[in-house]
Amino acid sequence: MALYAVGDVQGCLQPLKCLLERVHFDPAHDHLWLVGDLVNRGPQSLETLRFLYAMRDSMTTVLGNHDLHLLAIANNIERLKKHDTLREILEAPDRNDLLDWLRRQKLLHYDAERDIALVHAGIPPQWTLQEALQRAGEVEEALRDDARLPLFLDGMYGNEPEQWSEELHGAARLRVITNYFTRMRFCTATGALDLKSKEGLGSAPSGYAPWFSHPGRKTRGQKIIFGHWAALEGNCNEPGLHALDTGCVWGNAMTLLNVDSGELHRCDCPKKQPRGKNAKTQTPTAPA
Ligand SMILES: [Mn+2]
Repeated sequence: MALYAVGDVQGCLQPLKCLLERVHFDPAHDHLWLVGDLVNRGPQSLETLRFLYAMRDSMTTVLGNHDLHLLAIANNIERLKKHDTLREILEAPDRNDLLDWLRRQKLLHYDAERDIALVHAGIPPQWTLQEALQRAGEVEEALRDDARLPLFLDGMYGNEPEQWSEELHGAARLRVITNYFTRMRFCTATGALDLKSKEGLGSAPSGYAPWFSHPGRKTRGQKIIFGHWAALEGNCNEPGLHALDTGCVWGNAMTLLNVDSGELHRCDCPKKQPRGKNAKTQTPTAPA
């Protein structure tokens, strides 16, 4: 059995199929990890969800900010935004099967045998892996609970509190946990978030750094696979870390990692048409 991990798909089904064909992926024997953001912005969000749902026994995904956004819209907590490409899912006859499955996925997955973690955005520097798993579990529990789901989704949006504290409870506690796992790029050494900057490593505001580069990060040395940050272009220069979002939805490429051999595969993605009449260039900034 081979284990592969793929970067943010965001409804780009053709490059995903290209990669699986490239490595002769066999659902009967192989397993695929996905870093989340399965849907939105790309051309085939519904078909992507159906494709993954059909192979659900051969894959493991964590949830990204776009997946949670879809769940919020489907539960009438949020409205479709201008650039969302999620309507076809909402109108699909099989939407309930797809969305019920989606909400049962994790925020953080840990493979003890391989000692590797899988997460959409990252793990904040002040948390050990054990603490991170426990706190991800708090959100996963709320997502699975029919009675708590709408309240969680309603309280999910917002950039505050900017930092974790043991004393947080209720919606604010789940919000900062969710922001760490699904939206984080830059933070301070103690985990205060800056959720506005989306560019590459050099664009950190003063006092902030990429979540993974703080010298005192408690998960230093831990193998972690993550996505979300297209501007890294797959380079984070940290031992054990794999940044897999290579900006497919922005017209760059989708990346597949053979987790055990470290071998990387890429399939090109269709060039994105500029949006709007004044858009001359497509800035590769993933939505927060
Ligand atoms: Mn994302």
